[in-house]
Amino acid sequence: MARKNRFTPGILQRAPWHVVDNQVTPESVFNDRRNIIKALGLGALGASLPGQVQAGIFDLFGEQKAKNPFTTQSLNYSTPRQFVLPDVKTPEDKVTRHNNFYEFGTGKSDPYDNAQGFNVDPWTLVIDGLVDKPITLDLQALTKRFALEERTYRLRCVEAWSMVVPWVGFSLATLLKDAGVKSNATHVAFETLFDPEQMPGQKSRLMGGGIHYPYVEGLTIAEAMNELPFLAVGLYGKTLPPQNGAPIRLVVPWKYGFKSIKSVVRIRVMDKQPPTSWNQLASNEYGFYANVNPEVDHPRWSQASERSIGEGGLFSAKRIPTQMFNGYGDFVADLYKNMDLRKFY
Ligand SMILES: Nc1nc2c(c(=O)[nH]1)N[C@H]1C(S)=C(S)[C@@H](COP(=O)(O)O)O[C@H]1N2
Ligand SMILES: [Mo]
Repeated sequence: MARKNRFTPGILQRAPWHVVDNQVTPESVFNDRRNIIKALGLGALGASLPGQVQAGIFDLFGEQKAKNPFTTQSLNYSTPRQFVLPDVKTPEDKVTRHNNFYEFGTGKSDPYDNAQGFNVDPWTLVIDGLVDKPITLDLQALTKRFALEERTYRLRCVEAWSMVVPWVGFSLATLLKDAGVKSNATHVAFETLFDPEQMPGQKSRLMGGGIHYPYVEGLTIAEAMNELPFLAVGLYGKTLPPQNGAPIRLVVPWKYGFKSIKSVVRIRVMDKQPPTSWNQLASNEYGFYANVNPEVDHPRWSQASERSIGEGGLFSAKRIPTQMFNGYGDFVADLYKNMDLRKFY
């Protein structure tokens, strides 16, 4: 968006940070706040109170920010050379403050702002369906059962921005092999926690971006058994913060970011293609496969290039060309050998 349009002309020229805050907050939520302040009889005075005081008022509704940031722990892991990227890593504070996690709101800073109080203990991740031995992992087991490794992956959002993130975790294939995938399996389904008390976006259609919760995703069995899909339990050497999908999330680096489902509670091996959240919402825009492909545009924007978050300044992020399969063709191109990628987008 053009910089000259960022400031509303008028009698009251607001400070730039005020406008920025307004812009990253979805309209609906912003209006809710004002209406609540009005209802409290605070009127214009309430609306002009400093942000922290406003946040305090919202604590009355159990809706706003936790006082203390979520705490993370350092992890032990190896760093296989195969998954070290030459790319410049996106700074940690960008990775943890520019997020898509609609369960906590649709604005890019909403997940950071609204998820700090997220409670992941206790947690249960169930791996079941067409497997020989279903597995249940509790919070401890997520970081203890498998040897952890660090993998730096490119993350390409369908909205045409990207990051380079050093994740810590283990491969999905390792977990599935442990469970023993039955021979009639064709797909793997994933499901995010459903907990509207903790995830305000699951309570309100507007705040949750219209998604039908719980957020669900899926892969074919061949994709899932490829060595790239990663179950991340950390980033930058520490356990995941909630806005990035604590305590465990999938990372599928050759697909658009919406496939990389966060805060996973169930992985189910199936014999049919499972429904997936963005495809359910708008199937003409978001397919099941969602492979990064600079030649197949999204109906409303080009996928030929991307804005690299963290490279360049706030208003001048660097634009770089998008690579086929996000640069992971050597690992995955074979999976799609005989497939029309325009049809199966
Ligand atoms: N449960 C859940 N998982 C999700 C999302 C979401 O809204 N809910 N957003 C997806 C999208 S669109 C992207 S681009 C990535 C962003 O991951 P990040 O915030 O860690 O960069 O998470 C994906 N996983
Ligand atoms: Mo995304």
